[in-house]
Amino acid sequence: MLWLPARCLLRPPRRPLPAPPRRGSSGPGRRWLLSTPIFYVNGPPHIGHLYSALLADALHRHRALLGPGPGRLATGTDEHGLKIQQAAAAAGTAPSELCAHVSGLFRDLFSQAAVSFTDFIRTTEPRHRRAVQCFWAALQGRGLLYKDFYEGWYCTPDECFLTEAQITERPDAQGRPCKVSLESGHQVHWTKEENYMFKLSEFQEPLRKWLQGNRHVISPEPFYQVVLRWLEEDLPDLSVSRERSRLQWGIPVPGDSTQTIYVWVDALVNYLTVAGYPDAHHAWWPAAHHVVGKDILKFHAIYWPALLMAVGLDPPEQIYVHSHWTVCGQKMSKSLGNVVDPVACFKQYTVDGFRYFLLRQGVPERDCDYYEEKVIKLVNSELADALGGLLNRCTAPSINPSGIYPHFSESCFRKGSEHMDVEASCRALAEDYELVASVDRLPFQVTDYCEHFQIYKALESVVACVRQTNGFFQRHAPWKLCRDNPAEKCWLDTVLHVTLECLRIYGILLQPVIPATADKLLSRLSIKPEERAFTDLTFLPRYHGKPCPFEGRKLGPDMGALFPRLETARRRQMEIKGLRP
Ligand code: ME8
Repeated sequence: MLWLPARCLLRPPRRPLPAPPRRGSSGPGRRWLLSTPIFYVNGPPHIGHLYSALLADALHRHRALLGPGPGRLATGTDEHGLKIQQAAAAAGTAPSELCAHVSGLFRDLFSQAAVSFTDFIRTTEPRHRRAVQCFWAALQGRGLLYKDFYEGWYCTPDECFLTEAQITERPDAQGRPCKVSLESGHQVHWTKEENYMFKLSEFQEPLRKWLQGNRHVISPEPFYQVVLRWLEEDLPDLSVSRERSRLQWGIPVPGDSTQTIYVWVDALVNYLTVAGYPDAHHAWWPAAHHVVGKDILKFHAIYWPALLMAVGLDPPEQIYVHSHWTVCGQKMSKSLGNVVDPVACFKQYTVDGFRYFLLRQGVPERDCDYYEEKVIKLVNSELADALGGLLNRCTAPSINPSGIYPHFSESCFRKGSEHMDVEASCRALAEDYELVASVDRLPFQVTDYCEHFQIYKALESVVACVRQTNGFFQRHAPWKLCRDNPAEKCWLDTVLHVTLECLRIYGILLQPVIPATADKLLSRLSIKPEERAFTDLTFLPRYHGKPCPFEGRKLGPDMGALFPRLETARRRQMEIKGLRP
């Protein structure tokens, strides 16, 4: 009987090389028009708005990693409607000035947050006005609009009509009874006027069929079920204009100067405007993928597809829905004074730190809570310590004095079961093969999670691998190996090589979430910009019998910490004052 070292007995069976990335709906070569909601300009942006934009940005960046297929990301501001008209009046300013100012705040925030938008639309732009008026003409041309006297409860903050069943009574700030929307809690007012109505009721069956034939069009799945349930109820016709005497800040109905187009029809058409409607949208439509908050699901999953069907266009390909951020357990609201300013968060946690927090902690299916300690704990433990610490340890001059991407030695880290003979030079243990298997799988897991709008899970799987790599490094304690002994040097270099290879994969995969930190990491590993795509994700090529282009390369010069440890605002204040916390 042959003598086998225990570590060889534990080795897993030979694995096939990783398959090429899955070509799903978001795969390379397909057009993809991603969008965020367009945001109201009645107040400055908060972390909820930023979250929607970051989700879309991460999907957009991840898709770009898959290949250079044509993709766009549109965001922008929703500037018409009663709500904006009233906000401008309350601020004593012209609506156009309010819009320009607040729209600029959104644009600046998204630029600062590194949101990779390719278009920023404002609904006050001429290109949009033209698109909305053409869209209206198309609805009218198909006989789907009629004029009627309409009365009902109108909720200005939500810009929508509500039925009796959708409202309730609550005391206002002075204790007087007042009617509010059941869903948003915002006050409603009784309104009666002559409006244009859209024959929404005619689309109940087509909408049901569309949803039943496209089970994955709305994700996560619980939101798909919600929409199906809505479609079991009555679907009344929709009022799609307001009297101009009441609402001047909006796009007039073509050919009827007494009416203004309903702000939601105006806003939804933005997705067509950015696609080039009415002349050039066919190249992009219906490759629309909308990221929306749960509060505006009905507008996107019922009204919008029905309006599109009404003008003879296909509904969007995908609607990604996310839940809301609360702050210290409470809903964010101006009246509670707990609205969190994203720019202040960037100052406190850095842009990448806060991007990471929102995308790692945000679970689309349920509301998530923000508070300072939670951000600091997560970011310190996962970015500063686990990832940054690992990079720091394996590139430290004391352990890698030549400062190069070290060589991998096959004899120290043998591949496959055919080598399960007397191979004393092989130093790898069963857990090390598990690490290789995990990192080999990781790109596919991450892509799968991203395609299912589970960015938090993609990050969870990266973090699990980072922890596994830290375990690998700790287990083999390369700082104890002697460079002067040729056998030990081979193994020392191999341990460093494997660790750097792991970090290279994590750096590439983290680009969509923490672009600046990933760039710093990859630059330190001396991975060139053109070597950071999905096709470069072949992990540990030398182990798989292929050449490794990085071996022997001089590492990048930046030896600073990858990510600074964060401190609470209170602790920083105390330090500034010279007090020890
Ligand atoms: O509804 N947590 O604009 P809006 C997470 N103009 N996301 C949040 C959030 C929170 N607490 N609060 C808001 C409108 N959001 C319309 C949209 S689209 C054609 C027109 C995000 O300024 C979330 O995406 O009220 C929500 O759907 C959106 O902001 C609402 O932004």
